[in-house]
Order: sequence, then C-alpha cells, then structure tokens
Amino acid sequence: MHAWTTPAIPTIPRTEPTPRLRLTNTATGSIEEAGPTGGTARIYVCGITPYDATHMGHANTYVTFDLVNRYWRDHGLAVDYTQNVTDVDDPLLERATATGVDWTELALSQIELFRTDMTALNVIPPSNYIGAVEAIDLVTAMLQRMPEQALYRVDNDWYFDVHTDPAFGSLSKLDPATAIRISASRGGDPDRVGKRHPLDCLVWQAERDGEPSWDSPYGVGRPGWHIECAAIANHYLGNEIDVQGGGSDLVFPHHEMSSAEAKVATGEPFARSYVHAGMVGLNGLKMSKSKGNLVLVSKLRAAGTDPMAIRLALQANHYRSDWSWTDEGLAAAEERLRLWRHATDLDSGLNAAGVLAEVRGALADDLNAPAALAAIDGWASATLAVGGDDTDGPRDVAAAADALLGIKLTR
Ligand code: 5CA
Ligand code: ZN
Repeated sequence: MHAWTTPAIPTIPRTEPTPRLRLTNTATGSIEEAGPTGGTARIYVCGITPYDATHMGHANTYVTFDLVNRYWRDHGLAVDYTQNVTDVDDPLLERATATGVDWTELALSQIELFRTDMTALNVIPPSNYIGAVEAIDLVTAMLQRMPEQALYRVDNDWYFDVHTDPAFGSLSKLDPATAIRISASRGGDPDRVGKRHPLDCLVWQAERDGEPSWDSPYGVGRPGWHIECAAIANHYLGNEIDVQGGGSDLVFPHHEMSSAEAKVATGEPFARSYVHAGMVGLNGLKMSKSKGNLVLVSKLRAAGTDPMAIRLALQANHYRSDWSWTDEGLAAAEERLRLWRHATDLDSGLNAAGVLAEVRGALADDLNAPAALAAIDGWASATLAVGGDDTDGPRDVAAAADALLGIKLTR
C-alpha cells in the first residue's frame, strides 16, 4: 500500500566525519554500533494495527525510529525502511464488529488518519509500507520454507514449534512462568489443549464464522500475527537486517516469535539489533487501546496544537524511558519551539559548527534526543542574549533541527 509523502530534508554542513550511530540492542543489553559502515541500512519497524490511531505511544515509537533514519541519512547511508500494517487481526475485527463498521473500512480510514499524522509530525515514510492482507502469499511462502517438524496442527489451526529455534527466548530472557503469563495477555493462547508447548504460536488460523479468510496450502484461514512481520521483513529486506524495531511491549512475545520464525525458515539470523522504544503512559498507566486512555495526535492537531510542538514533547524524553504524556510537557515544548523559531529567524547569530557537532554526537550516543534538544536550547539562548554576526548560523541550526531532529522551524 502507499505510505505518505516524503518531506523535504535539508542537507547540513559537515566538516568532519560524523560518529557511527550506537543503539541499545535488547538482545545483548549493550549499546552497540547499528547500521553498516557504508551502503544501505536495513530497518524494519512494526506498524500499527489500524484502530485508535495515532496515540502518543504510537507517535513516540515512529518518531524514535525516524531519528534513526535521519541520523543514518545524515551519516551518508541509504536507508531501506520497511513497516507493516496489521490490517487483519483479532482486535481490529473485534472493534469492527463492536462498532458495526466493515473491518476493511475501519482499517482504511485509520491508516489514512495515521498517514496524515505522520506527515504532520514530519516522519520520513518507509520505503515499503505493507499490509498483512497484501502479504498473505509471503506468509504462506515462509511457512513452506520451514522444516516439517517446525509446524503442526491443532484442529485446523497451524502452530509454530518455538523450540525448533535453539536460541528461542534469548531476546527477552524471561523465565518460563513469566513468558507464559505475558503471552496470555498479548494475543497468545498458552492454555490451548493439544499444543506441544504453551508458548508455541499460531501461524495460520482456520476460518471462523463471519471472519475474513483466504485460501492457502494450510487451508482456508488467515495468518497469525508474528509470522506477518517475519515474512514481510524477510521478503523486503533480506536476512540479518540491521535493526528490528518497535515499542518495548513487542519484545515478548512478538519480536521473540517473529525472529525465531524467520530464523527457522531461512537458516539465517533475522536482525543484528533489536531496538525498543519505551512506553508512553497517561497519569502513570500505559497508554493503550484496551484501556482507552488515549491522547490522539489528530485531536491535538484539530485543537490547533503545532505538530512540531508534539514532536518536541516526545523527543524531550529519552527513547528508552517510560514516561507519561502531560499538558506541562506539551507547554514546555511549545515554549521551546518559540525560542528556537525566534533565534533561527534572526539574520545572524552565533556560529553553528559547535551545536551541529553536539547534536550529532548526542544522537549517535544511543539517540540522546534530550541532550540534542538542550544543545540547540543553548545555541538559541546564547544567540538571543549576545547576538552574533554569523549570517549562516541561524539557517544552519534550522536546517539541523529539521534534518536531524525532524523539527521544521520555518512555516
Ligand atoms: N501491529 C502491531 C505490531 S506488528 C502493533 O503492535 N500495533 S499497535 O498499533 O498496537 O502498536 C503500534 C506501535 O506502537 C508498536 O511498535 C507498539 O510497540 C507501539 N506502541 C503501542 N502503544 C505504545 C505506548 N503506549 N507507548 C509507546 N509505544 C507504543
Ligand atoms: Zn510486528
């Protein structure tokens, strides 16, 4: 499916080589270099299930990976970015039934809203934006590449035997009881009778009354959730991609399962790094569709909030931290946006070389966006306080805010 419009990305002056990007790899728990030394970086980020889009948790995750994308591009790499849309899955179908809306219409309208929100937030679109429905053949092709013992039937449903991947569990490192408990709360069915192991996951679900289904070598039905991302990522990006990303709620079971499935199907590693953004909450509770405690990007935009202030409010938090959305955080971001616009609107200011190096250095160091914002605050406050006669300074800082941080200061 089509993604959204690619924004203009200014180029910014570079006088010396920029540092390689380093990110926390959930698989090892360490901060490691991410992306190749040259050529094309390959990243897959789990996309939305299209209902109740786009809340601040979604926005935070996509803005986080947009920083990765922007850093790599500035560093001279090409970026091949794939994102899925889970446009057929239990929660989407349940919402469609509950509201009496056709499931395809619900998905299409929410995907369109998401595109508008991403455009407003100046997020660079993925190069491949792929719905689960359009990837059904990729899913069955991946299942057919699996050794026979990896798949088995319970009634007419097909399961993946997670222990055919000897490294299963190494990403999330959960003890078995915790893994089973979490799996039950995130779409798994550990108690189903007939499974070889409680954590084995559904890869092809037989048709149920009133639900959409497709014909396949596994019978009439639809794909399970995890295999959708394994198949789309592997088809569009190949083996051993640089980064598999998403929010930290996807570490287990979703990323553990999808990487095991891809590894068993291809015999190759799935990703070098697994990178996870923290959870955004509201009043201390995770913001989630199931709890209904949502702050929507589109509602704020409709109320006149500048999307660049929303983006700054997100980036004021380190991507790995869990934090709560607040009115005060948004007000501080609006104030910061005013400061930056005021200083970069001037005809001259302080030279930008130092602040550009600081912003790049902060981002390269495990995406320290708060430190990058503080560097621009420092330049802006000093420029407003003492002036400065560099006629390129304000323009260079505005270009860096846009290219590296996705903050457009010109209107
Ligand atoms: N379609 C699947 C992924 S294949 C899915 O998780 N969809 S979602 O709509 O529930 O979430 C979309 C993305 O937003 C995921 O990367 C998820 O980790 C992230 N996300 C969801 N809620 C939050 C939250 N409260 N804070 C931060 N990120 C979140
Ligand atoms: Zn996914």
